[in-house]
Amino acid sequence: MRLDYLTIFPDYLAPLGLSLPGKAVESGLIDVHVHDLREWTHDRHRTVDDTPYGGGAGMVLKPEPFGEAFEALGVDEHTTVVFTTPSGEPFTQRLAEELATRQRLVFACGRYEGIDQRVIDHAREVAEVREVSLGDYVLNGGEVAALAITEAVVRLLPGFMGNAESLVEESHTGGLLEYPVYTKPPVWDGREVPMVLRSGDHGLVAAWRQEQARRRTAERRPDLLAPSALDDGTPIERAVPADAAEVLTLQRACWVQEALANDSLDIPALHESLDDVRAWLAEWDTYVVRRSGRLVGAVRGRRDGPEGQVWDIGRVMVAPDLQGAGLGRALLEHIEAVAPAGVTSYALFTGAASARNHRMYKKAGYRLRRDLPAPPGAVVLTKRRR
Ligand code: JD8
Repeated sequence: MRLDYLTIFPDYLAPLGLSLPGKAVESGLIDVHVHDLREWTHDRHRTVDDTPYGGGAGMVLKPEPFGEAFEALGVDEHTTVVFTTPSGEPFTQRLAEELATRQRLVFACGRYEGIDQRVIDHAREVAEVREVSLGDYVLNGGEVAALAITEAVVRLLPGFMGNAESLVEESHTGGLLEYPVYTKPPVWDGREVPMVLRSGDHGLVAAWRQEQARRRTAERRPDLLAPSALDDGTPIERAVPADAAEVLTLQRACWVQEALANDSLDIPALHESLDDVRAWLAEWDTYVVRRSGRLVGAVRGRRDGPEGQVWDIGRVMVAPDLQGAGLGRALLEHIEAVAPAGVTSYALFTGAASARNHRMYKKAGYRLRRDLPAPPGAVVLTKRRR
């Protein structure tokens, strides 16, 4: 695999020569080239950035050096250009496995406020382009992400890992978090290594490790345990800010039905603006379902109660033309499944006269709680977590 890096801070990528990739370079498994973007500037100051059109703080990386770099590096249909950016698709092990199948990766590392958008649009015309984010936090540039993605991809290349078994074993975690590991001494700081690991009984060890991995995942990442798709394989995805407009549209459609069922327009969800939806999308864990690109279902959850032991569920939405096919029930099961550790009960409210909703919630094990305060015209239903 050939890997090229375009950056205005080439020294930031020095680690490429140090850790893992070092050995792979020697073995010819990977061919790494780091390029200073200023190589493709022609003015005395080797200018790579300029002020943003439309105003605003900071600077933007100019398109010309990237265009010339792509030309010089022969970027073509056999190349995958990776733009590391906070607005990219989340980097996952699945994406790492996909990128590891490519012959050539070119990392375009941004800085300042980012790269002129025309660079991405241009690249899409000549090569495969992936805009990838390392995670929902802000870095100062794309180099760190390029390094992390490189390590995750290169270690998957056949012949790279000294002991392939560990890759095999690793891939058998079935999406669970890693189990705790121990080595000598058997006692340290007054703490003993679990006896089962010193039993020599591989079956017992494997069972203990599986249970530890499952328990740790349930505690720390219940979202990894939750079904990530409907029975027909339609994925249930974490909502992103860009979903706000479609969520608003679906919400309006669903709450018009609620208004008709409850003979009242005095329902907050019906009056929310796009900014209101954007605000709560940032606050609640929200999941959406799309069919052929159309957003057809959504649900949200967040912690509540003095110790966060209550999982507030809300905005269970199903496109009117798709209701009655179990999508609402599936969204409810999903939002329950992703409730974090420490949650002991679920709570939600719906229109007092929303008979159809009442039937679905009761069928799902919820019970009406007239003893609990509810918004005007609504009732609360709760369910203990098993
Ligand atoms: C590329 C410029 C900085 C970002 C203004 C701060 C990835 N997971 C991630 N977080 N941040 C990045 C990232 C940040 C970058 C660039 C990637 C280029 N910046 C900008 C927008 C707000 N400054 C990233 N992958």
